[in-house]
Amino acid sequence: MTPHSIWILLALTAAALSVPLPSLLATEESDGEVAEKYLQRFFNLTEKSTPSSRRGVSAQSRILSEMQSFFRLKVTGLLDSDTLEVMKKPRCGVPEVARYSTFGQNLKWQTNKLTFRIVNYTPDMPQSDVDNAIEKALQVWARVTPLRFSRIYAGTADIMISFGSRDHGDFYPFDGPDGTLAHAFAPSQGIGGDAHFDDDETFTFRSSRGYNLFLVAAHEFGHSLGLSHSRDPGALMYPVYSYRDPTTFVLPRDDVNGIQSLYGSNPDVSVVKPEPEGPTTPNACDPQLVLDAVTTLRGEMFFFKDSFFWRSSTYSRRAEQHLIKSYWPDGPNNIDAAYESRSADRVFLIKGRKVWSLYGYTVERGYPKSLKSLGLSKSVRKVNAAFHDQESGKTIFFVGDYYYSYDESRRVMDRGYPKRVDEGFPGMTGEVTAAFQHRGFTYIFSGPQMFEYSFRSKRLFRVLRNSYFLRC
Ligand SMILES: [Ca+2]
Ligand SMILES: [Ca+2]
Ligand SMILES: [Ca+2]
Ligand SMILES: [Zn+2]
Ligand SMILES: [Zn+2]
Repeated sequence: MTPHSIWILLALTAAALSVPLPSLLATEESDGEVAEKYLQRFFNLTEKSTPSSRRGVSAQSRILSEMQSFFRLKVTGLLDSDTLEVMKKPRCGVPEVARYSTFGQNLKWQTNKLTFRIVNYTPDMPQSDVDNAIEKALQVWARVTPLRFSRIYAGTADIMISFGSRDHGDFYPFDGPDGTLAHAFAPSQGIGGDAHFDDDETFTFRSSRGYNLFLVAAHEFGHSLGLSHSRDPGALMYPVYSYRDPTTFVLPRDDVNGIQSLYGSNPDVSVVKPEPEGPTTPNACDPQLVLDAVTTLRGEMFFFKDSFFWRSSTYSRRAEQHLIKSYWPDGPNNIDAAYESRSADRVFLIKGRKVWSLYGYTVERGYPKSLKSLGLSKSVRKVNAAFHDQESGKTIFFVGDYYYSYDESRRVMDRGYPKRVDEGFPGMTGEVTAAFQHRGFTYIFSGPQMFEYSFRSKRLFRVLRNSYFLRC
């Protein structure tokens, strides 16, 4: 085939999702070698940085700064430990040379009606599960745009979906198990829009083991529609594969903004939007209850849900339920997180990008403030949960699959964060929904379950139900 300008463009924008090389390889390399390979592969570093070459060193330093900026690290141009830590993280194989979240206006489909065809199947899953995963992944994007997908069973579709291993007919051979999981091509004729999945992976549909085909496909179809990688760690288009529960998956705002910047919003939404349901009073005995947030307040436990909270002391037999507004008329409903700083005698309620400070039963003047006042970056749109660790004086904020550590006395975010939740809380693979400390133990809620940890030793002691403290 004769190279063609379109072809070259596609080659540059081919996207691949990958996971790290075997750690054995990484440990054999010096930090400098790891950094150089990383920058060559993902940030287009072309010059060799021999120590004698001043030009090479400055090029590496400049590109290192670019990489630090992408991952929102402190831009130093130097290989510090924070930067090296990010380089060693599992990630996608696609370069981040593009500075925007889309491949550009010229790399979008010129029609909203697209066809797709599932060319072949993986032996990993029943065919119906592959069909479901693919269709569900396309719907993620259709739900928020005017794009509509129709399946064809023969001939050439805009989006040809296939499974293959090693050499599979393009210039991007797969690499066996792990590494590259899939890749997809930006919108265009021919191979443009097509998505290829590495059949040396084990794909799954309903499980968090292996690679979830729905999640991989939803990410790849973002590329098929014209999105590049996002630097928002919560985005589907973030360069790192991470498992999320497909049953509760909602397309993150960043991806919605990205795709809507290309195609606009879904014109059918106002028509199909159901009537809003009236608010219901949450029931403490509901085994499916998922709390919004939990905190202590002057020795009592407070459990928040919708526009209500329960308060309970260790000695009370039942938790009292109240409207939030009945205690704090200026406080927010439907909060995301809450924690108590005992040294400041304040409780902080977090909702979206705002934080309220409670002093007893009054909302402190000057609030709500932005999350920035807690040291969180602008990119953080929602805090899932928070707790204050008495022993270390740190406040832990859960954001998506990550957590941050804030030093209350120095009023700065600790270096080396965010970290993955399961790093600090082994076994915590689900979404963290609430957190608090009680009698020296740290309780992390995930859905209707509550996990009892030692924060310091990272030990998980027990898995309990909400009702353990929230007596009903
Ligand atoms: Ca195509
Ligand atoms: Ca692979
Ligand atoms: Ca929460
Ligand atoms: Zn990707
Ligand atoms: Zn391919």
